[in-house]
Amino acid sequence: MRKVGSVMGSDSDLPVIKKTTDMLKSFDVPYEVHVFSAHRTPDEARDFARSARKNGIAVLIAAAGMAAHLAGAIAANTTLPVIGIPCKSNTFSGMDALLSTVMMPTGIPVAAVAVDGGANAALLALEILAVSDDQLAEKLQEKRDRDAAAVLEKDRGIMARLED
Ligand code: RP5
Repeated sequence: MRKVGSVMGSDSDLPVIKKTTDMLKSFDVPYEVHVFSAHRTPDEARDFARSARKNGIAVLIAAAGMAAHLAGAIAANTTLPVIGIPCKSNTFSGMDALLSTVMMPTGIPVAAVAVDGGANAALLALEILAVSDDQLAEKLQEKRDRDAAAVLEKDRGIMARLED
């Protein structure tokens, strides 16, 4: 199976990417993770994106905070799908990264998930892989069913909790 390639702008983004890798692991999907910055190591970020397809990667995930140009810089150097995760910073609570990630010029798309949305980035990557993988699509549906059952279980108990 082809891999999901994840890259973060700094190891301070690790807690966000950990949510991504935990989700990928739970689906037994192979992945690799790197630290490359659009600003601090632009050459390495570009080389990683340019060689991703031939290195067996099918989908890329890029997590960055502040002036979060990483996902866009990766997308500029590959035609693989790129998912951007804007990471929260102290100054603007992630709004800075959200806008930097989502406001891509026409021609170079980045699919942005929520601020710090590491788990959803993984799920979106899995959904892309599942377009041509029926077994993975089935596993994704099973997760949806489990998640729905958990909500309905809470619904059944909610009145009792209010009476405690
Ligand atoms: C971005 O700047 C990184 O993605 C990180 O979210 C933010 C801060 O980086 P550090 O100063 O913690 O290395 O490039």
